Amino acid sequence: MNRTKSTLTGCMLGLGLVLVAGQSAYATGGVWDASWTPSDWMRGTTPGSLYAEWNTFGPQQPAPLPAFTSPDVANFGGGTYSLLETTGTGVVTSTGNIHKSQTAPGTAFEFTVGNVAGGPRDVFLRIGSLGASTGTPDQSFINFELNGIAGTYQELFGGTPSGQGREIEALISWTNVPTASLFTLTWNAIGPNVSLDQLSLDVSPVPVPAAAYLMASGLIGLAAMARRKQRAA
Ligand SMILES: [Ca+2]
Ligand SMILES: [Ca+2]
Repeated sequence: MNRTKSTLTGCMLGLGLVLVAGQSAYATGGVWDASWTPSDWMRGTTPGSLYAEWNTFGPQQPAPLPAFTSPDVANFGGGTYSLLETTGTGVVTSTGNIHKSQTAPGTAFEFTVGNVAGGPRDVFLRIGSLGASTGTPDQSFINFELNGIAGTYQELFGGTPSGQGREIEALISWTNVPTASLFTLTWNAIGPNVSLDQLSLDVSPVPVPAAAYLMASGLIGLAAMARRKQRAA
């Protein structure tokens, strides 16, 4: 009995060690550890959707940083982008992340997205960060707003704290955002010692207007009527 129990405990401990070891090896800066793609459309393919992503913000610049306008990983759908660190204290690290050390305040961001036509739209911002964090769920960045509307925060991945602090991958979402040609997203770090590592933005496709649906169903109805008429003749 005791032997069975200790074997079982040993197995569980072993499994736990494997899981812990697996997770810490799994947590990688500059790489999404939690996969996420929109569920309602094909990212990078569906007409009318937007998809932009950064991993490297650069080149190295003294503060204040210029606005970053060219996503280095992906840019689909014809949106225009401007990502600005608004405190003027953030710097680009040697690895291409935006960082602020030591003294408060932490970094703050304004991300404007242009060429957004039609609505309502669903918007998903995904952020990878390294460094200081707080709370449950764990957050390195807070106060997410889109055109003044607070977003819904979800922690997708929380890596084991390391020399760089905690690695967090978060998804912030807004559904049914009213029609606007320009989206302005803002957020800020909880304090100093936080790096913005990765950033992606997805905007849902323009919904087909109700009038177009009605017209399409009307045409289908007419075609069916014509077929019935033909068969009757
Ligand atoms: Ca990661
Ligand atoms: Ca990065």
